Amino acid sequence: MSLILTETKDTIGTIVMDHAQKRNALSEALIDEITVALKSFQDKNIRAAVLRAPAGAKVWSAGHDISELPDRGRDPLGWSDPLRVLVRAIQEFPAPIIALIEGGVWGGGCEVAMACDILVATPDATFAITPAKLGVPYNLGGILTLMNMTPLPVAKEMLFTAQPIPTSQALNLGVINYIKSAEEIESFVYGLAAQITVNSPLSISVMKEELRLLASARTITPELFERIQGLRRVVYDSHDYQEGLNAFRERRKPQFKGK
Ligand code: LCV
Repeated sequence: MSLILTETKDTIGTIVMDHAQKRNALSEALIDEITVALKSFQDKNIRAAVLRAPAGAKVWSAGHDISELPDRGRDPLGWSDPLRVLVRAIQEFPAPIIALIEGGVWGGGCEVAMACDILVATPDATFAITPAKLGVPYNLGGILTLMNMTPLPVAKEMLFTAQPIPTSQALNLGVINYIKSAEEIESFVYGLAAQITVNSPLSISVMKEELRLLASARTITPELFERIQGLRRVVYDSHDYQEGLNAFRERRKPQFKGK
């Protein structure tokens, strides 16, 4: 059973995350299908892509598939983790990707949306960054995505409270480009895509890559990297990280002990 629907029309490609029963949780299987679709869009010289859930979805994505997170003792968000693979695939895709957002966006789903180039959301959409709710030590690349998208106090509020923020606040902060009603969002998004596809794809792809490279250009020394990885390891080795996973699996609130 396919977990996504795809469509290409002229030079615009669409990917619909369509795994409603797991609220589009970003499982390895779902992510594999999205990355395969992006590769086929590249082969077809797609000039703009749209990433969405089915129209009227209450949840755009529930974020990382928690059932696929490793038990304590292993980095849950290492380089080859499917969520990391998907974020990079979106950021490195040579054409703009527009996130058409309806419903709740959770955890790694927020980072996937923020990795897109243009974000358009309906008024009911919400955005929640949830590592703290699970006891997960988010990874450097993910923190950088957030830092590039929001002012530091907002990144801290979202990370420390793990609470959803409404679309209106996301718009005020510049995290999203537009708020459009459920009735008009589709025609608006494909109108944006059409405006992109008549411009030079070469010029656009090089400017997208320039922005990606410049946005991620940070001087980080080996000592700084190793210190951060050491701090993160204490967390993913901890009781609290395992407790976050167990609480989700047992559908109860976690009892974090700070160790
Ligand atoms: C696996 C799921 C999930 C799910 N994984 O429906 O950012 S980090 O660091 O935290 C990163 C590691 C990350 O992204 O972690 C995931 C963060 N996501 C969340 O915390 C959201 C967890 N999900 C929810 O809060 C609810 O499911 C929402 C509010 C999204 C939807 O609520 P709703 O009542 O509509 P259910 O909770 O009943 O979920 C329907 C089915 O989807 C599964 C869930 O286990 C349930 O499966 P069963 O029917 O088999 O019980 N599901 C939901 N989210 N992230 N599975």
